[in-house]
Amino acid sequence: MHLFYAPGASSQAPHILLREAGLPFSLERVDLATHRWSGGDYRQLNPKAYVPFLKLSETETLSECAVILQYIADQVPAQSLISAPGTLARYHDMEWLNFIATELHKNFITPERHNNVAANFLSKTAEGQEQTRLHVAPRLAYVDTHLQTQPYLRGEHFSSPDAYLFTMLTWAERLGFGLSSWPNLAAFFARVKSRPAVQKTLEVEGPPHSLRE
Ligand SMILES: N[C@@H](CCC(=O)N[C@@H](CS)C(=O)NCC(=O)O)C(=O)O
Repeated sequence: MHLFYAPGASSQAPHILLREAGLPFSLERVDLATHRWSGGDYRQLNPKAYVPFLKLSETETLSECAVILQYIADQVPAQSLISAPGTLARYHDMEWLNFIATELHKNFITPERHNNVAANFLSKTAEGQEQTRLHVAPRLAYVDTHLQTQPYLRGEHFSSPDAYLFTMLTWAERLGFGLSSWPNLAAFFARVKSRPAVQKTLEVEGPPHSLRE
């Protein structure tokens, strides 16, 4: 398996999950500003041009973060990183993954253009960052309340939606509003960050991409 990623982007969530799962994989870094990777033009491989992107074989690939997370978790069923297909619990896992994809991930993305190109990036302007905060704050408050009585989104154990939520919370830090308004989210963030797989992911990825462009 080859994971196409950019440091600190949403691809961090499947990166974390691959390490939690203990699966063999290689990382292929994509420069989102130039669409280059070590193999050439990334758009030749993935016409969507964004990350994450998982290459499974010469002929099979997967895109879309919430789907890639399910695929990874399903490779190691004994680890309960996601519930079994067909169970009601699985639909609740998908409910969280979809919520994070559409209510958090998408609302973190700015309509601003970077270098005159519309792409899925975080805002770089104070006004845009405030707009993002206004959009995500009520959603983060909802998750904060959910985490009042349990350490992880699906209960007592870490699972795939937690990897996705963690990455979204790093973006709140990067946009400057942080998590101080949401104590349960702040505790969740510290809890997940202390996991060895997450520590390793952060160490390998290094500083987030958009802060360096
Ligand atoms: N719908 C995609 C969105 C992925 C996405 O927003 N990726 C961002 C990084 S977090 C990206 O690659 N942006 C570069 C671009 O849009 O060109 C998913 O859920 O995986």
